[in-house]
Amino acid sequence: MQISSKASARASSNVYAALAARFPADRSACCVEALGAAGAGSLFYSWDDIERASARLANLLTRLKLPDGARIAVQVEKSPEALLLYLATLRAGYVFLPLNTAYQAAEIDYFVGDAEPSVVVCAPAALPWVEPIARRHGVPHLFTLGDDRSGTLLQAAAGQSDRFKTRAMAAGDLACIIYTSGTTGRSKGAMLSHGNLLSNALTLHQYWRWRSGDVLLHALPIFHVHGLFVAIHGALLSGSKMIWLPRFDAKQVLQRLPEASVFMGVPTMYVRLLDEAGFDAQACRNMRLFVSGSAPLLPDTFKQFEARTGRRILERYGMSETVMLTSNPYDGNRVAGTVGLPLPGVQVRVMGDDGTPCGVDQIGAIQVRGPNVFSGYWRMPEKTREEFTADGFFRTGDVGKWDANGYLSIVGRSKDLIISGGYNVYPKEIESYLDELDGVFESAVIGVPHRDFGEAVTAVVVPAPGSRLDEAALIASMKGRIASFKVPKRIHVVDELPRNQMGKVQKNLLRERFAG
Ligand code: MLC
Ligand code: AMP
Repeated sequence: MQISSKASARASSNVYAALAARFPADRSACCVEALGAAGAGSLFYSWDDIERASARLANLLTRLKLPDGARIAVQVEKSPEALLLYLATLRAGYVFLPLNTAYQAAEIDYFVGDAEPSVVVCAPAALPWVEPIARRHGVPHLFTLGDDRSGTLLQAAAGQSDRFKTRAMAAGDLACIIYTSGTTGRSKGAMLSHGNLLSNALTLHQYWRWRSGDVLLHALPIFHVHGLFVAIHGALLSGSKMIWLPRFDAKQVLQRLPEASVFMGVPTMYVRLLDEAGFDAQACRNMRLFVSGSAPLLPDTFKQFEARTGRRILERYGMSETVMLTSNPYDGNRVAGTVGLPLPGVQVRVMGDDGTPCGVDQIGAIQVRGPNVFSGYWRMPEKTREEFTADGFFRTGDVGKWDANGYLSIVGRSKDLIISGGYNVYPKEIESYLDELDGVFESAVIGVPHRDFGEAVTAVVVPAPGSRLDEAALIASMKGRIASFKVPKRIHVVDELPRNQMGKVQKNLLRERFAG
């Protein structure tokens, strides 16, 4: 008796099992309508298709007889099959490790070496450079998956049964590793459990009033928590259809918006939508919820959006390590420039330098605790210990303050981080690449305000004695080495970097000087 109730608690902690329990009764209804590239028609996946195709992939993974906790590293273009692979990994009880499609060989080499995945899935076009990396690190299984259903993964899964009993998992079992860039230049793998993902999904489901009949217009990438967990779990938990765009394209979003009720995006996407002449209240007539996050939404964007559409964007705050932490209210007042209130079950505190909680309007370090907060960084126990307080709060590295109504504002970051179009870039990593280039003596990387990306990665470099540096040549040599969103948009050449008495580069002076 006891054994069976424990077993059912384990099963219900598998995220997939919890999602599938809420799939609609009519399994022939559309779950995902996937739009092809411009001009191509749509593909429709019913709920039954999702269940059966993910079963085939889960059977394939299970047949590989991987060890418990095996990592499945995936760097593929967005497609419904990439979503199915995520769901299949959950079902089979393995650990999903999504990787940004912009990452280049040096970055992938690091992730594969660090995570030691049992399976790597890459785009067919990437096979020539991914294969040697996988071989060098002794990865036992390498598959390809294209965004047009091509590749060896689906071929291998084709003969598998379309029935699969989703594996029972405990809340603390690892479900995903999300790599976040590190302040020291080394990326850290945030370990998220089934319990972390599920608690957050259920909270957001209620808080944002997901309902059957919602239609999510999904335009985010699916290798980060925003597009992968926040958006997808919400839709699947409420039995809602997703209109699935291969990437964000403002015109395509505008075209499909009248059919949708929910949209999630980073601020850059809202800025770009506002640049579309046809984006107005009529286009948004069926929309009930626009969510923004991953980067600060400028109050000006919030206000312009409201003036144009009559809708108030709901801004929320989260991290790879914690999924979602705070949100502006669904029914109450959504306040521009704030990230709202702590979500139910999530403890958020703002701590002063003296280690005591800050009062209203006092600026301090944001710390969080809750069932959504990750257990630590993959194989980095020291780093994990540093990032948690003695009483179990995670140090977010963000700096904020409360207002009199309990709304949180993020006013800065203690971590040296640039957020460009919703992607995080750590200056230290870019500086280390720049410093390796011929003729570069030293460099400093800063974020400067940018209308489209919010912040733009900008570098300031000092030539080695006797060298001459050319901005275009430097940018060209960075491309192909690192993900292109990390490549500085501008590189300024100076004789020397400003330093304080301690010898530290005064980045604030560089930010002021190169802000334009
Ligand atoms: C693309 N480029 C960028 C960029 N995105 N440069 C700086 N910052 C970015 N974010 C560059 C490319 O490298 C390329 O450069 C050129 O712009 C065109 O590329 P593209 O692929 O056509 O870009 P586009 O599709 O327009 O992409 C812009 C975007 C995209 C905003 C749609 O960046 C995006 O989807 N961002 C969302 C990121 C996200 O999901 N974040 C969530 C993290 S989770 P070149 O030189 O090669 O031409 C998280 C937690 C939380 O933060 O709270 O959610
Ligand atoms: P990531 O490591 O990619 O998960 O990025 C998490 C970081 O994004 C947070 O620590 C914040 O600095 C930032 N962030 C997320 N949402 C917001 C928001 N609404 N406003 C400001 N910053 C945000």
